[in-house]
Parts: sequence; C-alpha cells; structure tokens
Amino acid sequence: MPAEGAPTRFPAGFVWGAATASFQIEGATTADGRGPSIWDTFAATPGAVVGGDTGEPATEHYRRYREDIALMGELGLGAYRFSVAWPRVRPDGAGALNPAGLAFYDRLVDALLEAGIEPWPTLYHWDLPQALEDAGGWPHRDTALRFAEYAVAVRDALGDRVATWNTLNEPWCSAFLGYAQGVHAPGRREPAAALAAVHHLLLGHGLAAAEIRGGRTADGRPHRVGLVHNQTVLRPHTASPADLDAVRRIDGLRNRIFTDPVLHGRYPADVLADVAGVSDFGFVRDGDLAAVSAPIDHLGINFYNPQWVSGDVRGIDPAVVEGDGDATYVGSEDVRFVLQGLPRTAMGWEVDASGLYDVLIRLAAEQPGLDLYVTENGAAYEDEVGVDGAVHDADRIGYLDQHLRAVHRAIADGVPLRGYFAWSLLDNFEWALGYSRRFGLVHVDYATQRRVVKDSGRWYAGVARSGELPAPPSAAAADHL
Ligand code: PNW
Repeated sequence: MPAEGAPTRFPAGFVWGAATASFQIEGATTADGRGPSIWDTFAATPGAVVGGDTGEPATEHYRRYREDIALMGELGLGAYRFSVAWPRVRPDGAGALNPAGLAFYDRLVDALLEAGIEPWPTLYHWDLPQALEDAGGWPHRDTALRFAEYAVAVRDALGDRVATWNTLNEPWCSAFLGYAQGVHAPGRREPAAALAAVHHLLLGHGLAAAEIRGGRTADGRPHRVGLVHNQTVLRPHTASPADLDAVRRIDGLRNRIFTDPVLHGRYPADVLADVAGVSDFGFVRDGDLAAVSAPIDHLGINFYNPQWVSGDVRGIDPAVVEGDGDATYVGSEDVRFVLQGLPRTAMGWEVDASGLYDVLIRLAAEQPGLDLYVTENGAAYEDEVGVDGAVHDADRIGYLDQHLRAVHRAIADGVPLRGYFAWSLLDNFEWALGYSRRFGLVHVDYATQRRVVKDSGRWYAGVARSGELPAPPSAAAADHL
C-alpha cells in the first residue's frame, strides 16, 4: 500500500494521450476532394441530429491542426489518437485515391512528430463513404474488401513514420447503433443487417490488420496493430435468474460477439442461439474466422460507464428503467437497463470507475500477455467559460481522477495496460447529440473557434508530465462524486 497521501505513480514508459475522430473535429467536409460520408447524409436528415447540427464547422481542425498540436504540447501529450477519414482518402470508397486528402494526414503526422507526439491513427471511426453505403454498406461483404484496400493506401502513405495502428473504433456502435437502432448513421433499423455488419466489420479489421502487421517504419520500428472496442461490464440489477440471463445475453451482444471472433476465431454459441430467429449467420464463409482472428498486438478499450440490466422489470420504478422500445440488442430487445442512483454525466451515464477495473481484469485474464490500452475515457459536463475566462470543470477532474485510479489498480494487479487516452482533446460533434455535449479537455467556442484549456486539461497535463496522480484528489472534485 502506498503511504497515505502519497502520489500514485504510473510505470515508466506509460503512454499519455488524448483522442479525437475525423468527423467530430475536422469540418471542411467538401475540401480538397473529400467525398460524402454516411454521417454527412445522416446529419442532413431532418430530426436525426440534435439542433440539426452537421459536420460543419466542427472545430475546423482540418485548417487549425497546427494550433491544436500546440495545445497537445501544452497538455503534455506523448501520443495523439486521431482517425483518418476514408472519404478524404478514397472519396467514393472504391475508385481512385485522392492524393490531396491523404496529404492532410501526411502533414498532420509530420507536425505531430516535429512536436514529439506519437501519431496513433484509427482507420475507421464511422465515416463510411456514402457510395459504399449506397452499394449496401457494412452488411455487404464487399465493404470489408474495400476497407482492406483503403488500409493499404493509408499504410503506404504513412507507414514510414507511423508505428501504432488501430483498424476499427467501436464496431458495436457501427453495427448496432447504425443498422439496428438507427440512431447513428446510416440510420437503418434492420436487425439481420446489423448482424451481417458485425461480421463484415470484423472481416475488414482482420484483412486490414494482416496488411499492416509485418511492416516497419523507416527507422525500423515494427508496425503494431489492434482494434478498439467499447467493451463494458454488465451487472445484474438483482440476483434473479431473469437478470442473470439478461447479463449473459447483453454481454454476448456488446462484448463477446466482438472479442470471441477476434481473439479466439469463433462466434459465441449462446449468442448465435439467441439470434437464431433473426439470422443464421450464413454470411460467414470458409476462412473468414481465420482472417478475423489475424494476430494483433494490442486491444484498445473505450470505457465510459458500466450498466445494470434486468430481464424482468415488473415492480421496478419506471423512472429508473431505460431501453424501452430500443432495438439495439438484436434478439434481446426485451432487456432493460436500470439506473442505480449513482452520479451521472451530461450524457446521463452513471459514473462508476470500478467498471473500468473489471473490464481490464477480465480481458487480461482472457488473453494473457496482450497489451491493453484505454483508448478513450472521459465525461461530458455542462461547462461554461467563466468571467475569469477559465472553465472550472472540477466534475471532469473528479471523473478522470477516479478512472485513472482504477487503471492504476489494474496495473498493480498485473494487467498489461500500457497507456491511457482521454476523450477528448477538444469539445466536438457528439454524433446524434451534435454540439450539445462537451467532452473536451479544451473548450471550443464554435462561433469564434476560440480554444480555452479547461482546468481538467491543466490537471491532465500535470499527470502526463509527472506520470503520477496528485494526492489527495481535490475536495472540489470529491464533492462531485
Ligand atoms: C464513443 N452508446 O461513442 C466514440 O468512440 C466517440 O466518438 C464518442 O464521442 C464517445 O464515445 C462519447 O460518446 C459512443 O450509446 C457513442 O453507448 C454512443 C455510445 C457509446 C459510445
């Protein structure tokens, strides 16, 4: 046990970063030959995004990336996780490459390296070229093949300088929020298509990973590749058999349907049985699961909140029950999510950092030796720039402090957790919620594009620079938790 009041030190070499995604920050959606993506189309659909917000102007990062890299320097970041916009690189997803689009990422990578910040690209953070959706989208096998081609193009352009790669961000969101619940692009509500999307996303990952792995940077560092899941922990609302079975089913559709194929080359039998009435998984061809389970070097985990589930909500106050009419969990649409009365963020997500500890311990046990990273973690709160020109977001500091303590405890218990990326560098386009939710360490005034480092950004800079959490956490932060 560290002495009372002693700082919490992280291991030498621990990676401190922050994350963003192309559509959420870049703006410039028609610049330099970029083609339309499914998020451009979805955001233009009346009623799809809060306030009618679109990918313009976002944070104008496409033009302001140098200013943003200077901010990353202020925040003490060692690494920056960003995503590459497929429709900039190959505007219609299948035809000619667009050198002007690739050149943006070329400039970005050079500027990051000049600033001493390691670039961590993710190849797919949800901005599918619209032309590929028109041809069927992720439920269609060809999309996986096109993804692998696009991955090769980006590898060829950046692989001389970029060592660490991620293929997909949160395929659960792409497949189930996009094709089953329809709250994300492309806004389809087709349960069978969502399951086909799961498989073709994973196939795209495996094919791309095999293309990237084995290469080296110009200075001889091996390319390392992984993917990013929003694995979470599901907990039973009560110990009833119905609630325990709800945990099994939702864990299957949220976590195991992704990790079993990637880590073990098979779909979980109980999940296949649960969804048998919707799909027979006839889209899985010989050799696919070998491709999906291509070796990876790390797994990224995006963690925000644990969830409590129930298979039978009779007798529970309806005010704390969520998920009614929600088509996300294909074949288990009857399961409900039950609020536990914990503090919540502006997303309505309950704060409980022990969920992150549990996720990390489970993955480390499931795949011993696989490097893990927290590739996103953070919180939306109702920030305001005060009269003093600062953003005093003690609640966000409290959230980050609590989760970093959970990460530290997992490392102390033997989890090979090698780094942590805060979500997000900047306030940005929060998908279906538009600009109404702020996750940044840096505040953005969208009208003027003025950036202000929040108190949480200064706090995080101190952690990243020193490699340790200050002790004890501030009373103000503790108050909020
Ligand atoms: C993740 N859900 O999205 C994404 O990787 C980010 O782009 C996003 O801004 C961040 O988390 C915060 O939302 C999610 O409904 C979106 O459970 C929705 C859900 C989960 C993650």
